[in-house]
Amino acid sequence: MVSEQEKNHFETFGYLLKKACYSREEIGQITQVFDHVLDEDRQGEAFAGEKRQAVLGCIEKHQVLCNLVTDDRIFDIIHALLGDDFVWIGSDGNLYVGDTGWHPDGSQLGYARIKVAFYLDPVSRETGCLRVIPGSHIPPLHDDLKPLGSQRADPSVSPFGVAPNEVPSVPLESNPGDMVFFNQNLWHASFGGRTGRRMFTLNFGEKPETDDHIAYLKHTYESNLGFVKSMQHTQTGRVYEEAFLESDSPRIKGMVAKLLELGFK
Ligand SMILES: O=C(O)CCC(=O)C(=O)O
Repeated sequence: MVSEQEKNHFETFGYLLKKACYSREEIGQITQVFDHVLDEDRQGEAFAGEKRQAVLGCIEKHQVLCNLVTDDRIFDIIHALLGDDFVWIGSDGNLYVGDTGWHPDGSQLGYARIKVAFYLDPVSRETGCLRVIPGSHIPPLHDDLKPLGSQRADPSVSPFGVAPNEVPSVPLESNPGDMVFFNQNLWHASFGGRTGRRMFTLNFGEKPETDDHIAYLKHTYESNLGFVKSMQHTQTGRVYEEAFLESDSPRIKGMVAKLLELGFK
């Protein structure tokens, strides 16, 4: 499922673009369910397109999306990259508005986490594909890029003398059915996407073995709870769906056991 070269690519550059993993029929069904989950969150309201809509626990809300977590096409790759006993961190479903400025999802360099992104519309360099800065998940480049954080807050700030969309990077142009795997410490962004650009993610962490790893998981859980309150229309007060945490699937049981032990809901 993942070759030695792909593993080297992921470890060195911090990302992997897997093309045409899902057939047209499969992605059609996935897209239909995704639209339904996001519509449900809006409780019948049309998408206003003024700000991003994000639904945490997105894939847990429907069996078709839930099946992705245990699907060999994802599970085996995550297993090959993160090793045994990796954990579920969560998922989100998004309708984006505007550009996403440069950022890493975190700077937890001692704890490996992977995001799997599905873009449900064709996206190119100029129309909102994910752009990544290869190797930026590792110091010193990871830290050297920190001035880009101020550019995200104010795009007129130009720490490297180039506009946000001219920062040297690789555009991961994709079609529905492709998957992007990336290390969450990697600097990434996107520019020029249409209002309502559809995308969802699945997030996994390596087996937590130190106090720092556990602290990271707790911190992420707390901030995701805050995220539910600020971004979701439906207020569940939970990050994870109960049925997901209580799944009979041995694969899901394996990846949520630690979350249950930590009292996450
Ligand atoms: O597609 C995008 O606009 C950016 C996605 C992103 O930043 C993320 O999922 O962390």
